[in-house]
Amino acid sequence: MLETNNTSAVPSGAAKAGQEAGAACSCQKPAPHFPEQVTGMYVLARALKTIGIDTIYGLVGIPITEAAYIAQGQGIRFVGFRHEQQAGMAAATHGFMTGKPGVLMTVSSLGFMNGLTATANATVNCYPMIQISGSSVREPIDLLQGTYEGLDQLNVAKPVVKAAYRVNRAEDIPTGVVRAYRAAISGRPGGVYLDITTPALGQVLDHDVAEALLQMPVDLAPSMIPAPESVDRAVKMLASAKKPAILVGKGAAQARVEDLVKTLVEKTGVPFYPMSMAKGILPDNHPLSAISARSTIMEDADVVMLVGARLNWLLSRGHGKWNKEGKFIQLDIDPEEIDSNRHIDAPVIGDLRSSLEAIIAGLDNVKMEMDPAWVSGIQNESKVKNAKFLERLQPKTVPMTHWSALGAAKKVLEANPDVILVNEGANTLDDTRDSIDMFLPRHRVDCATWAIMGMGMGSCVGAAVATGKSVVAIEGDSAFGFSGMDFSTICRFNLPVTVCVFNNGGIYNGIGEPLDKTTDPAPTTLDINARYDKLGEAFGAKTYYVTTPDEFQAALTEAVASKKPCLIDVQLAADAGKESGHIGYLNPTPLIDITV
Ligand code: ADP
Ligand code: TZD
Ligand code: MG
Repeated sequence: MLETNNTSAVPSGAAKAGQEAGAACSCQKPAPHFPEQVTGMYVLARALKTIGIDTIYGLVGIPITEAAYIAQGQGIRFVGFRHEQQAGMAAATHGFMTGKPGVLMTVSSLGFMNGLTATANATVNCYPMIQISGSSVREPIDLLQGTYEGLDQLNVAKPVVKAAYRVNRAEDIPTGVVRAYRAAISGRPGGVYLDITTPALGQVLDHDVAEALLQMPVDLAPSMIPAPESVDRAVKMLASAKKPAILVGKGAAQARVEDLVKTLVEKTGVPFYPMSMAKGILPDNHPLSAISARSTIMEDADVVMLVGARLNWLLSRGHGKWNKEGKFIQLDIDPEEIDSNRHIDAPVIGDLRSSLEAIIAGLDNVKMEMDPAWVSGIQNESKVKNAKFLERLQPKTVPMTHWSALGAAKKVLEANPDVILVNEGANTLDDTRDSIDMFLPRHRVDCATWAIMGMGMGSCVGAAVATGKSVVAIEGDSAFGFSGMDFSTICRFNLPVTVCVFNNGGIYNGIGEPLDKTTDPAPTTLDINARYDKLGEAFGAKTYYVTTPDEFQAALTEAVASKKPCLIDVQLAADAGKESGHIGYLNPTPLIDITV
C-alpha cells in the first residue's frame, strides 16, 4: 500500500498503473516516497491549481490516470467523458463562458487526436482552451521503433492550434502551464497544445523542490490600448455616416463588453445586428435590434462597425450583397485580421473593452449625422417581418415540423431567459437561431465558425459546469449522433441539462432516396422511428417522447424546472427540413441536379 500525503491522495491501484506505464516505456522508476517525494503529475496538478484552473475535462488511461486523481486531490474538478472530442468541446465552451482557458486532458495517440479535433475547433472559433496530453517516450517515437501509443503529437498538433509546447522534464511543467495559459488567452484567444512526456509525468522530485517551482504569473490579461489616431478615425467615420450599423460578434461576448455595447448603441442610436453567438449581448427585442433586417444592412449601410466579428463566410466575406461603396470600421484584437477579405477603412486594434471605452469617449466630441429615416425604416421593416415570422411558428402541425416544434420551445425558453441554449444541426440550427430570442449574453453556444456537428453534449457539460446554470440543447437527430454517448456524462454528473432531439429521420430530412437500385438507406437517411428517449433511460435520465407542440411544451417546461438530466425525443415529420438548411447555396451541386 502506497503512502500518500493529504494533498495528493492516489489509490494504490492507480499508482500501480503508473508503474506499469513506466514499464511499458522502458523508463521504470521507483515509486516516490510520499509525502517527501512527488511526481511530475503532482507538479502538473499544482501548477494548474496555482494559475487558477478549477476544472479539467478529460478521459484517463496511461499515462495520465494519476494526474487526474492528484488533480481531484488538489480540489480541481475532474469531469470524465466517454470521448475526448466531447471533453474538448466542454473545455472550449468553458473557455467561451469564462474567458479563462478550459482544460482538456487526454492520453497519448488516439486520445490525443480525438481531443485535437476540439482544440482545432477552439482555435478556429477563438475560444481559449488548453489541451494537455501525455505522450510516450521520445526516443522510440523519433526512431519509429513502434512504442506504446507512439505518435509525434507535438508536430501533429502544430498546424491546427494557436501554439504548441512540449515538456520533457518535470522541472519545466510549471513553465509549460504558464506559457500555454498565456498563449490561450493573449491576443486572439485560441486552442493551445501542451505535450508532456511519460518520463516527465513519472519523474520523481522532492516535494519541496516541486513546490518551489510553482509560479503565479503577473498580469495575465493586460489591457491592449488602441492607438488614439485609430480611435479618432473610427469615431469620425461612424459620426459622419448617414446609414450606419453596428455588427456585434462572439468576440464581444467573450470580451464581456455587453455594458459598453449597450452604451455605444444607445448613445449613438445606431441599429445593431448580432451574429449567432452574439445574440443576447443586447436583447434580441431591443428597439435598435436589426436582427430581422440583415439584407438591408448589407445592401444599404454606408458605414458598418464590426465589434469582435470577422468578415468571414458567415458574412459573405464582405462581398456578395454588401454595398460596394460601404465603409468598414473593425474593432479587433488581432491586427492580422484586418483587410483579410475586404478593405477596412478604419481598423481599431486593441482589446474590445479599451477600444469601446475610447470610442465612446470620443463620441462626446462629434455630432452624429445619421439619417433618422434609416432607423425608423429598419424598425418598420423589423416589425412587419417579425409579425410574419411569428405566424410561421403558430400552426400546431402534427407530425411536427421544425417550426411547429420551435413554436413550443420558444414559449418555454423565452420564459426562462437564463437557460443557456446549445444548438446544432442544419435546419435544426438555422430555424432555432431564427426562432428563439436571446436576452442575456453568452447564453447561446452553437457549431459556430466551422459549422461542425459534434459539439452538443460536450458544450452542454462545459456550459453547465462553468456557469452552474441550466442548459437546454436543441439537436438535430444527426447532430446528436456525433456526441450522444456523452449524454451519460450529463447524467453521471447530474447536471441541469435537457437535451431535445429533433428527429426528422435524417441529415436534413428523412426522405432521401438512393439514386441507384440499392436496398441500402440513402446517404442522408437515418431512422425516423428511432426512440432517442430510450437512450436517456439507460443512464437514468427523465425522458419524454413527444409528438405534438403541446406535449413538447409541457415536457420542456417540466424538464427545465426539474434541473435534472432530461432527454426529449421530439418526433418530427420525415419531410420536415430542406437539404443543407439555410446554406444549400454552398453545395457544389444541388442534390436535385444529380438526379438528371
Ligand atoms: P462571429 O462568428 O460571431 O462573427 P468571430 O469568431 O468571427 O465572431 O470573430 C470574433 C473576433 O473577435 C475575432 O476576430 C477575435 O480576434 C476577436 N476578439 C476576441 N476576443 C477579443 C477581445 N477581447 N478584444 C478584441 N477582439 C477580440
Ligand atoms: N460532419 C461534421 C463533423 N460536420 C458537419 N457539418 C457535417 C458532417 C455535415 N453536416 C452538416 O453540415 S449539418 C449535418 C451534417 C451531417 C446534420 C444535419 O442533420 P440534423 O439536422 O439531423 O442534425 P436537420 O434538422 O435534419 O437539418
Ligand atoms: Mg435531422
